[in-house]
Amino acid sequence: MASTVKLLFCFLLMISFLSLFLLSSSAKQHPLDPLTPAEFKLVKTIVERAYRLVPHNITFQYVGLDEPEKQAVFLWQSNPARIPHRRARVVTRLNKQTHDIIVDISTRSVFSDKIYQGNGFPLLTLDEQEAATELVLGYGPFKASMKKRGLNISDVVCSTSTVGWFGEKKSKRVLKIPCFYTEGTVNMYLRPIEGITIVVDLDEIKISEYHDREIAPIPKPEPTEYRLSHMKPPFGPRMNNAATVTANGPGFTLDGHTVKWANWNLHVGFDARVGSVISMASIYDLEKHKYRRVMYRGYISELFVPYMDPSEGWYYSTYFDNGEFGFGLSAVPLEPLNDCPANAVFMDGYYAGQDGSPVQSPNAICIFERHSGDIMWRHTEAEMPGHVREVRPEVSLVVRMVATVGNYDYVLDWEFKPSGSIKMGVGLTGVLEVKPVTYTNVDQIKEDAHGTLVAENTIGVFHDHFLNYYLDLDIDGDANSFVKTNLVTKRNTEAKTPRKSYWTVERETAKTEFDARIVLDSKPVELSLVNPNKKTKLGNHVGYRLVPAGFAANPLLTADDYPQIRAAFTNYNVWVTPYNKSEKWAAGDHVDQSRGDDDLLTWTNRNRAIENKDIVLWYTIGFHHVTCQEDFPVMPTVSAGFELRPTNFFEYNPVLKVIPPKHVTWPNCTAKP
Ligand SMILES: *[C@@H]1O[C@H](CO)[C@@H](O)[C@H](O)[C@H]1NC(C)=O
Ligand SMILES: *[C@@H]1O[C@H](CO)[C@@H](O)[C@H](O)[C@H]1NC(C)=O
Ligand SMILES: *[C@@H]1O[C@H](CO)[C@@H](O)[C@H](O)[C@H]1NC(C)=O
Ligand SMILES: *[C@@H]1O[C@H](CO)[C@@H](O)[C@H](O)[C@H]1NC(C)=O
Ligand SMILES: [Cu+2]
Repeated sequence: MASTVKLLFCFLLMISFLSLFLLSSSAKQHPLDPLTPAEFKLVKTIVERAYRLVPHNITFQYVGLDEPEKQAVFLWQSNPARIPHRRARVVTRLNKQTHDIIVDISTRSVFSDKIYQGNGFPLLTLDEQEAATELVLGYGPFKASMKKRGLNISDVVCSTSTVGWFGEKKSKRVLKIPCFYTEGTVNMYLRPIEGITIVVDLDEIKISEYHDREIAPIPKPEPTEYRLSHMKPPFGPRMNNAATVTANGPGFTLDGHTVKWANWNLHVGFDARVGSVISMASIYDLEKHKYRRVMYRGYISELFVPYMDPSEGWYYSTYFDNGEFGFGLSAVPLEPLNDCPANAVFMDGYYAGQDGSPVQSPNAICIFERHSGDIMWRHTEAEMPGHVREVRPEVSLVVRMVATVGNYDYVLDWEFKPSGSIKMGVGLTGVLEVKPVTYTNVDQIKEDAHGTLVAENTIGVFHDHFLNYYLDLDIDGDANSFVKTNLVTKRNTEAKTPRKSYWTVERETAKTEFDARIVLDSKPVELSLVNPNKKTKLGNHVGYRLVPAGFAANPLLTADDYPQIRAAFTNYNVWVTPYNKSEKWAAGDHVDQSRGDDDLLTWTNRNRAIENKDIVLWYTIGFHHVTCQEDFPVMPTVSAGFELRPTNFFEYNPVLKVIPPKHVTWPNCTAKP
């Protein structure tokens, strides 16, 4: 008991000290710190005092830090005594007008107050939204509408929707109210009550429009549950937490080269030319009680690195790192704890030495469970009583290799997620290829230096990196088709509403190889491999979708330039070929001094049929490297990646019934002697 009292005493002391500190001194505060609770209170007091005649009619739509000028922040940085004025930006609604107010917290006064005359309205408050929805639930005509539908009003929850602008000359501050039926579920958004239009005027807090247009069907409650505590078996996969993994082994089983982890089953191989190879990746389907095929084989088939200096000493620097040097041969031993985390398991690689005898490439690959701190999925039912909340932390499996090809280090990851997603990650680090010069300053350079002066007497020459991934996907079997789903804008001609346009999808199945040569640009398109012979219960074709890298760098060399002719696999980001065992590497089999006459371009020039066939997806990811000083003397890793994601492959979210890791309190983590 005594200790509790003491604790409480300390706590109280701390509170009073804290508030004293907050209000009387801001010496320790960073000028960009958000407003503190004490400051919010102060702002409210200051604003209400300024409008003391009508205090209850003010609504605070927004209150936040009014950032100091940048120079002021820098001034403070060099001289902490120069504390910029602490100000708050406040937006209020008062008498149907929006006020933009600046409150000076330091002087405790309203610094400025302008009535906003432009179009648009401020942020909505939670209170006014709640008031609007409550209004609806008590509204006679709405109750009648529910009765007409045979719905129990106590199971109806309403939400709010903003209304947009559709050419109206004068806008009123209104909301529309969509309602949902929660009988048998907490997942209310999946049970909308459609066919009713309800408009609430926010300035008056009254229903200004009500139309019961039609009775629409409401989806069933059965498949909408996502709380583990309310679901029936089968459950899975079971997720580990980081502590279990370190204490009880890696969290996966490795039987030879076969890895079994969570719902994945895959094989990890090693090859002198391409490095790590993923084969036979399949994922367990909880509903179908079996593993389903996703990827037969995947690896990096080529890497092209052309430098952009055409001079005598440099013009030929146009490397094909896989076909010329070998990613596997370039694999370096991974260093435990630094290249891979503590829970990693290492795998050796082997290749044939010059004399044909095996050479060990120790620790060439590491495999580990990644506890990223990311979220696998979550939802909070904010509008439901009791605030239902479910979260699953992301856990994934990473297969990593590092290839150090001369100066460059490539960190190559294959990441498998329980959701069925596979992420390919490329990290570029290591050392630039540089050209010695006499220059010590950019001002001395008069000609095109073909690079950036990254250090004295050192030009980091401009260049590209293009990696081609060979992805032999076998979506639920090997006969697959490649489908382009174009997102197209349509004019609204079908409905009598003020909306002028919308987008929809137009699907095209590639018939032959030409149809599947794609340069990714800003045109919105979803690219997927589907199994045209398999459908979900609902009738969608099962598939996997390619989610490209955030940026797609395409070649800038002219098509008639030799290195470009040799690296024609970079002409397109996406290619699809019929599976052919002898077509393995995008730049061809024999790449050193190749002429581009036996490569992905020439193979696909046959324009073979690819529909409903065993097909291979070839994906090229590119980086244009404009060198910079930070790349010197060694480059911080630049990362990019892309993803393959199930699309109508599963009947529903495959990690809905995932068993989340047990939460553990971390043991006293003092270092072991
Ligand atoms: C302010 O609120 C009071 C009561 O809440 C109300 O009677 C009055 O009309 C409001 N004034 C304005 C200007 O909206
Ligand atoms: C409506 O819901 C209430 C509360 O859950 C329940 O007591 C009542 O029996 C329900 N009425 C009908 C007709 O389902
Ligand atoms: C497989 O590929 C090789 C090389 O492109 C080609 O010579 C051969 O004709 C192909 N086989 C078939 C059946 O298409
Ligand atoms: C952690 O363990 C060490 C050795 O057992 C102990 O001296 C130390 O007080 C512990 N630290 C905490 C925070 O419990
Ligand atoms: Cu580079």
